[in-house]
Amino acid sequence: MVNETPFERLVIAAYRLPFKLTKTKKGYKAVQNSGGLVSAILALSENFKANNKVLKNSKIVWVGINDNLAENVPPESFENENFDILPVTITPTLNDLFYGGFCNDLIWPLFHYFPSYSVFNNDYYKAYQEANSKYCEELIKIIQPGDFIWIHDYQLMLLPEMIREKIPDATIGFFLHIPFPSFEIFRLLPRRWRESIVKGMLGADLIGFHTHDYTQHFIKCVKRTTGFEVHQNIIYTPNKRVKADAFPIGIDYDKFHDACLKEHVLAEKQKIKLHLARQKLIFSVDRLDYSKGLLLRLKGYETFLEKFPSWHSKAVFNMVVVPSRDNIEKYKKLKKEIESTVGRINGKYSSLAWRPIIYQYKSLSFNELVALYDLSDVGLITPLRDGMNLVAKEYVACQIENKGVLILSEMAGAAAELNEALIINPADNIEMAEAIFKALEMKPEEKHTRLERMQNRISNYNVFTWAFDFFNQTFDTKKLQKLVSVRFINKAISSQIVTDYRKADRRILFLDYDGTLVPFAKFPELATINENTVEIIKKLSNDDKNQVVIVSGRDKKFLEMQFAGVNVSLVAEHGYYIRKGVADWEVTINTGEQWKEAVLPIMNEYVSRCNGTFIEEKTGSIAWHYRNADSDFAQLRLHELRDDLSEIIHHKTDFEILEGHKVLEVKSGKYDKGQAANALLSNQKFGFILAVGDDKTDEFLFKALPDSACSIRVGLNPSFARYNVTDISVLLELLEVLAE
Ligand code: GDG
Repeated sequence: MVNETPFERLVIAAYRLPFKLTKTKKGYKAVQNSGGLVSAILALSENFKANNKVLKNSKIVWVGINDNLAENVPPESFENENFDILPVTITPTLNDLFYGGFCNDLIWPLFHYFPSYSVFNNDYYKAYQEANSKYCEELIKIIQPGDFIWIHDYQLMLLPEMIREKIPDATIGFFLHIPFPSFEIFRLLPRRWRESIVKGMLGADLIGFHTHDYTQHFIKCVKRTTGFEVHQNIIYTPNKRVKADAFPIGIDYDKFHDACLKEHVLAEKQKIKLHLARQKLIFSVDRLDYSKGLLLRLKGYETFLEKFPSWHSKAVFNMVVVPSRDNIEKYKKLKKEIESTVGRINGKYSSLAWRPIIYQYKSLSFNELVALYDLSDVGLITPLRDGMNLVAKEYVACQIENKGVLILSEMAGAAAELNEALIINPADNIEMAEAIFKALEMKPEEKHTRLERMQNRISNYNVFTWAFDFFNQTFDTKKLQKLVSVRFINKAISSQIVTDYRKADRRILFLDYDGTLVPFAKFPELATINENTVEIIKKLSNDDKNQVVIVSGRDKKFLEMQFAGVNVSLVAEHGYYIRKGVADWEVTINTGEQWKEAVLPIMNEYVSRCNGTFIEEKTGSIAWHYRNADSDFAQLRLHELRDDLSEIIHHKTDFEILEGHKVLEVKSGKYDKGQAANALLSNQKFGFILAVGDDKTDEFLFKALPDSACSIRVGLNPSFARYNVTDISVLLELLEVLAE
């Protein structure tokens, strides 16, 4: 079932084009590339053609490099019935550093949990940036309104942000086909690289992964790398909300399922049966790669032969390894080791009539592949790490004539969906051997039950459902962005504010400090105001019509230092102290300090229990700051601290727990920023009231002001303020205009 798409044209950006060009006497001939992504998009393109109502332009645009980098391929060679092709041209040297280097010598091993195989090289990183910007250059030449730009995989992680910079409104989805590792692995990347990768991906509107685990790993890395807030998979970047979610890639189920009964496949099956002599068939097919667990699979099979001699001569393992990257030393070595291990096992167990392993180093035709899937009694798919693994799903789809059993590694993304398979740890040779035995001995009813459930699931969430789910969620994210952006100050609103300001004879401006005038720093004392901002405040406060009030949670001393010589009123400690102009400080309420004896020891305990947190003690309040701690761990401790403190203060009805930006504070509830503002307004008439702030403590201020006030919250959070601005710089620009 295909939905209508909410866009007009699909533009795919992936490392390589979907076909290889081979030189013939008549020119170049295109041969489709094997691989998960190409299989998926090709199925989608065939589906688009069959349902040409779906898109206004049913041809998918595909942007990628062609493998014949050193040759001068004539443009007409790229003409293709399925795609409008846009080749990206990079030099072979750049490609070696970018693709061979950064992508395959660093990201591939690292993201597949082989850090010792990872090569860290500054030239690789530079090439990665350069190559990503080449893709960006090509893309921006052709992008039109109504396009959906779908960027794929680890080769192009910087591209979403690059496009966003050039075309801020673009609709961009990013999908990662390989695992996203845990922060402990990701942090092995140099800080600069990991920051640019995370920010690069966050240029998209929607970021998709195969599994919930990878999504959570990414979110954790976002929090640790950028400090952005994340609520229910929505990342609050300074400019927009970005969603990260799991979209387990599917297969074109019907294509595989139905192929099993097609004439050519039936003929292939006949050929295979002739060779099998009633032996049970165990089958695997993978690209040559260390992540696929090929040597450990052979070890598991050898253990099976050792432990279950009754199966000698009755079962045979057909291991197909598809040539890949075998010009690289590591892969060459792996191939040699596989071949010598196969030789050793066959040498040890073969008889005149039986060879336990049939090893093939080649790629199979589609018909051969489907025939082998269908005829085999066991699909032995045991990668050490795999983003998804489409072979496992294809195997399940092809169980028609001979119902088989899937043995699947728990390290494959597919294991999250195919839990009726025999799930094993690929490094545990005994578990693998026992699973092979169990699969071969399994009763038909059990095989049927297991298969039926898996077939139902993967036929429902197939490659089309996957793609459309991704498209729809991207557009839902776009809608969400629009919903919150209506409150953003645009040009029209900003000129209205300026007009209202200029018209007024008396004005009062309430300005919060941290997160509003000054960005957060690692420690509060480091967040000092810069000269430009002071100049703006000076200009505003020197205007006779203006009264400028700094409304902060900071203590008196700090504010006095930051605003020395500036003609402003100060509200310190959320309104505990007020200083009107040059007058002395007034205390709004004296809570004494005795209450602190109960609160301080508890907060101190939480400083020891959560690394990176610290206490700020003020006259009227105590604050626990957790901005420098691991955000998930701090959230856990925050809940506990809130509970512990509530118990202490619940009988002190006049005390409250206040939550600001990565800070929890205990203070008396008898004063707040709103009440302080009211004290300053004190029934005077102002023609223009401005209030700006960035966190929950400023909401008291926004709520206390009359409806006519112009209130602005910095950041994307919903607020009582009338407007939001994305960040401090936008606010300072507005203040500067007012000050002129
Ligand atoms: C990445 C991730 C993720 C393989 N050999 C032959 C052949 N194939 C086809 C299979 C299947 C595809 O290639 C392999 O897909 P995988 O999922 O196993 O892996 P990768 O392509 O390396 O790709 C992976 C995938 O992206 C999708 O997101 O699952 O985890 O690493 O479709 O059928 N096809 C033919 N002959 C072969 O010899 N005809």
